[in-house]
Amino acid sequence: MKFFEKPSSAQADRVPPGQHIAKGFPVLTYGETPQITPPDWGLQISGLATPRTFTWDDIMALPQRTFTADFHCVTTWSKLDVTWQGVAVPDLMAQISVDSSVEHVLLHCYGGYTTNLAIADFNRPENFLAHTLAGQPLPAEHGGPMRLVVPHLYAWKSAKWISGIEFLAEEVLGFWERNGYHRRGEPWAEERYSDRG
Ligand SMILES: Nc1nc2c(c(=O)[nH]1)N[C@H]1C(S)=C(S)[C@@H](COP(=O)(O)O)O[C@H]1N2
Ligand SMILES: [Mo]
Repeated sequence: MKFFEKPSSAQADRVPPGQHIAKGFPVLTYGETPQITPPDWGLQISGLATPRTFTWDDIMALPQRTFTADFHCVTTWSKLDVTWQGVAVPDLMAQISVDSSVEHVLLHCYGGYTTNLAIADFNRPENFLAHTLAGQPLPAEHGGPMRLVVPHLYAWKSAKWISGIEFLAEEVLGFWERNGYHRRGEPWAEERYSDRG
């Protein structure tokens, strides 16, 4: 009888310092869960890029891929091998005309949440927009109908109910980053909190 999840040694190598493996898939949301249906959903491109709004059908017309990724919340739980389906960020970026001065993005969400990323942390082949979790339509509490997943950073960067990408030359901090979290959030370096005092 196992009362807690003790990772095997192979799994332990994948759990960053200060993290433990969660049971199930916890939900971590600041505020209310927005209720958005696919026909209501859109992704607005703004800032230093040609403005455009991607509809649900626009995203579905892009290459659909399956991703298996580990998920690390800064509150110390991790979940390994989460299976998602969606669109790789570079496949989306290929559809967007971005100014050469762009260095950062600020991601916007239904409900008002924001989070920031350097463009090099955003436009990576392992990052994706997800609409399916474990073979089922992404539940609203996990960010459905559409969220971002950025596996290599703490999960507060994985914007749920994503509604927009703002392209920027200078860094603009998002919600948690303004409220004491680290501007980058790399779990292996335990970049949990801001060093800005
Ligand atoms: N829009 C939005 N996205 C969000 C959050 C949020 O509160 N609002 N929470 C973040 C945090 S702190 C984490 S750990 C993950 C949690 O995703 P989950 O609820 O699917 O586990 O979503 C991230 N994305
Ligand atoms: Mo989190």
